[in-house]
Amino acid sequence: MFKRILVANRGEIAVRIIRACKELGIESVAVYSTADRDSMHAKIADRSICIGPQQPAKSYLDAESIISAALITNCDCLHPGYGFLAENPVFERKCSENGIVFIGPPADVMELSGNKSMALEIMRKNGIPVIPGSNGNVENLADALRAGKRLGYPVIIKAAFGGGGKGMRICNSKRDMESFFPIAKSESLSSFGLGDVYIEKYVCKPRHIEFQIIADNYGNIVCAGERECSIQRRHQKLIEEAPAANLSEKTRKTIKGFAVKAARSINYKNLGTIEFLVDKDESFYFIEINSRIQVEHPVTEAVTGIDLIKEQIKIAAGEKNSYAGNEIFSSGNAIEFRINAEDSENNFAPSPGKITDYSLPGGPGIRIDTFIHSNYYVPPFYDSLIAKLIIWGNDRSESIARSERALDEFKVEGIKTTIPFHKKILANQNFREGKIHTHFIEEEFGV
Ligand code: MV4
Repeated sequence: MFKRILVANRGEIAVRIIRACKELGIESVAVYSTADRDSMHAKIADRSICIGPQQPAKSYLDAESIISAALITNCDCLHPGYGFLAENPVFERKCSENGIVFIGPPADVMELSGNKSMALEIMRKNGIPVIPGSNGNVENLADALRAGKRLGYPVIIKAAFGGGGKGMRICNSKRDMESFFPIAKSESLSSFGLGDVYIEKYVCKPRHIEFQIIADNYGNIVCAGERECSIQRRHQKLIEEAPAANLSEKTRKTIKGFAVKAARSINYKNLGTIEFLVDKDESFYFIEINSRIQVEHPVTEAVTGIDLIKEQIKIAAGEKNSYAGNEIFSSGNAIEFRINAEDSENNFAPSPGKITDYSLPGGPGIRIDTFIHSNYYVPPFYDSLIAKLIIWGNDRSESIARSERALDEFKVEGIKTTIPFHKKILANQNFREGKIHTHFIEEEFGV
């Protein structure tokens, strides 16, 4: 097992990782920017080191500073959390070259996961269901128009290295393709440095369901079930849930099998997520792989009892998958609410500033992953996530009732948060019936 870890992140996930390390008896080293000098992760770690100024590019994204911090403090491993350098193959190689074990998949696996059109091709060739599409990148408008004609409109243009909806365009006609193809390509180039785009048949209002993979270095791959992630606004997830409501046991089991097969087809190592779109009739399609621990991992932990962060660390240290050959049982229902420092009454504008007072919910079935404290100043430089409220109930209706109770108890003073918006979602009849899809927020709330 490792002796000392460098936690290359901030906020709630840095705190979450440090907690796991304390339980495993691993010493932790936190890194922080000058804006995070008084942040909880820097305080609870055994040691902490300033790695630069407030700008992410000069601190949490600065690979050289972070590796220097790890070397100076004699860390034998590094956990990247999510965001920042978590899915950067170049960074993984730098860690390896310096004798630091990167807790995540190897660089070549991250490279494949990061190139969505390449990952899709591998899946298609391995018999994983994918959406009919261009089968590779589309180089020019003439080819794009041919793909559009063959597939039939509507189609969707996607950036091979995309994320967050950037470089993505829905085309309802040949005319749309003529205007959007150049835009998608140049947006992809400017956002990701590479203009590679591909085309798929557009699936109308699908559900977005992802499957958690646990894979050790010896080919033992298991799936710890799924998370329903359709409740999103402009590609920012707001609520996630496990298991997915209104998904038949048969489909769940089938997709699980494909998720394991997908992971095996690229020699996946460590923890990862296989994302699928699921249609109204439960047709399902692989869309992408995320080669990191995800923000919403606690809902899987809540229903399975697995500590996913500890499992990541143990696997990176060369231990065998704790669940190899075992069926993973899921019990009850879990819902996660992302509490963001945003004004949901004002177009979700960022709401940084001082938290003058707060009070957290408690009682049965409640978990809160956060780093806030009284008089904490939410800096404007980073992601707006300030807390995750994770609810567990024996079934979905108990979870929903418990969620309403917990959100009523949750008070944050001094800044605006997404708590009032979560209460509105919980009051929505379609949400309560599990009638949700990726356009639910837009359709029900017009935001
Ligand atoms: C799609 C799709 C419909 N059809 N692909 C969004 C994020 C990225 N990971 C994949 N996404 C989608 N891919 C096909 N073939 C719908 C989405 C999608 C979406 C699209 C437009 C606007 C909002 C959306 C929200 C969730 C998913």
